[in-house]
This record gives sequence, C-alpha cells and structure tokens, in this order.
Amino acid sequence: FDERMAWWRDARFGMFIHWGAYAVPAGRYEGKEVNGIGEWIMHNVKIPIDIYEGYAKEFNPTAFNAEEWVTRMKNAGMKYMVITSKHHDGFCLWDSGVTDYDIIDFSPYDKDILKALSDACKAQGVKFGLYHSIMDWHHPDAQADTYAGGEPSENNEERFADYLESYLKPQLKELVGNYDPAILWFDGEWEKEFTHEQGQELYQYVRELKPGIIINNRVDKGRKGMQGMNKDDSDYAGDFGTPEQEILDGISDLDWESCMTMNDTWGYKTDDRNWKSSAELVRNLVDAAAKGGNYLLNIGPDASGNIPEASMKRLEDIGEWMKVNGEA
Ligand code: FUL
Repeated sequence: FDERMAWWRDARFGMFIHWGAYAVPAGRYEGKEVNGIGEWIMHNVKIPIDIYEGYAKEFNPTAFNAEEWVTRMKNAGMKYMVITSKHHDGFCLWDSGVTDYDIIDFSPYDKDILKALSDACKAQGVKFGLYHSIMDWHHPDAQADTYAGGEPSENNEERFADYLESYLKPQLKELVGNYDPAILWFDGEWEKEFTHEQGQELYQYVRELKPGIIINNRVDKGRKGMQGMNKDDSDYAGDFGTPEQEILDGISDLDWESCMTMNDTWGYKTDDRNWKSSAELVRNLVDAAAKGGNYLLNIGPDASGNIPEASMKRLEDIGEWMKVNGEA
C-alpha cells in the first residue's frame, strides 16, 4: 500500500486547465484561423518572441473568479485541479522571482492567479496541482529544438543544463514553496538537450522539496502514454502514466491518468466548436475508472477569465450524472 498515492487513486476525476497568453489570440493570427491546438499558436505560425509578448502584455482576465471555478469543478464531481503554471510559451501565471515574464510584472492584471486558485482549492477541500513545461519557447536556452524562431546556438547542452539549474529548478522551488501543490505534471521533456538522467534528477529534486508530492511520467525523457511505467523500467522516474486524448485499451494495475479535451484544443480557441457530448464525456470517465485509471478533463478559459459556455454546460451535465451515479 502506497500512502502517498492513496488520495490520487481514489480521486478518479480531475480538471485540467490550460490558460495563458495564448488565450489572447485565441487561435487566430493576422485575421485568420490557425490550424492546430490553441496553446501551440506561437510555434505553429512561428510568431516572433517580441510579437508574442504583446499578447502577454494584453492579458487582463478581469472576469476571473477562482472560487467560482473551484465550485464548478467540485459540482462536476472533480477532486483535483491541474493548471498550467507555465506552458511551452514560457509565460508564467504567478509572480516568479526568476523572470518578469509573468502575470504580475508583464501583464496589466495584478492578481497572482496561482495564489487565488490554490487558496480557493484549499478553502473548498480539493487538491491543487500544477502543469509545468520543461521546454520554454521564450527562454533562449530552452527552445532550441521545437521553436524555430530562435537562432541555432553553440553549446546547447551546457546552456540547457544551466537553464535547468538557474531557471527551471528555482521556479519549481517557488511553486512548491508558495502554493504547496499536490501534483506536479511535467511536459515538454522532448526538448532535444533534456536527458533521462536530468529527468531522474528533476524528479528527485521535486520529491525533496515536498516528499508527498505526486509527479507524472513526463518528468523523464520519453513521454508517450504509459512509457516508463512498466515494471522493467524501474529506473524511469514518474509516478503515473499519461495517455493523452485516449482511454487505455485494457485494465491496468499501473497508475495512469487519461487527459482529454472537451473539443479539439487545450488552450482557448474561438473557432473550435467541435465539442464532445456530455454523454461521451461521462462514458470516458466511467471507462477510465473501470480500467483503474483517472480522467483529467480539460477546460480552456478565455482571455477575460471566462470558462466557455459549452464547457460549463458539460461540467453541469456531468455533475448531474455524478449526483445520481457517482460514489459520494
Ligand atoms: C502536450 C502539450 O504539447 C499540449 O499542448 C498539451 O499541454 C498536452 C496536455 O500535452 O504534450
């Protein structure tokens, strides 16, 4: 029996939140709809860093209400939240000490979003977790592979190692120290210079900051689904597998969590109206639970801080179903 994992295994259902500067363009660039997921717009149309920064400068979500989001989440039967402290675009939703590229120093908005949400989660008795990208398209030493806007540079390995020590780890220390997250959900570990050894070390680093914390398998190199979770991968860091946009095929006694969008994007996109039905979402939840997994269902709030109507409707429908059928 693993005491550390107990609450997470019981939880079954959580809310993923992808929110950041990409909510401002909302999937459109120069008047045109951009294909692909909303939070990848910087990469997908190769938006230069200084232009993209303009979105962060505009990001002013005055309608954001942390208590209301957590209440909606709870009413849907969700037991935990995982929100993007920093996605691949590098913009931070808290007042980071290692960069000004954050909601307090860079944007007109003056509220620390992670503080508001972690307080609201605590007050309403649900768990608070953070998604944090290892790759960073805004940092000159952590974007080399995926974001083609940067100059090819020399000594990438050294520079990336330096980014890990002087930027990423200090950020994680701030996050764990200030907001006491129950989960750290890493991503963007396919950054070319990032190694398996650095992944193992990152896992240890975060566990030392908070021994009881739970960390996904994407902290280590090789991200796909259940990669690293098999018993013969015991030197692979990470506590649970992360199948994306799919529920596992069979029953598994390994720890896993399926993350999924309600439409086709994680970050808000004005033009994405391809919503799954509430019935389909409930079926996925039941399917995941029956196979021993968790279901992490995403919302992408807009730039003013509103959850899309279609998402609120689905959360309410799932809540109705849970009231009748879910365990207390
Ligand atoms: C992926 C990311 O690249 C997507 O933007 C999203 O965050 C998804 C949950 O994970 O690796």
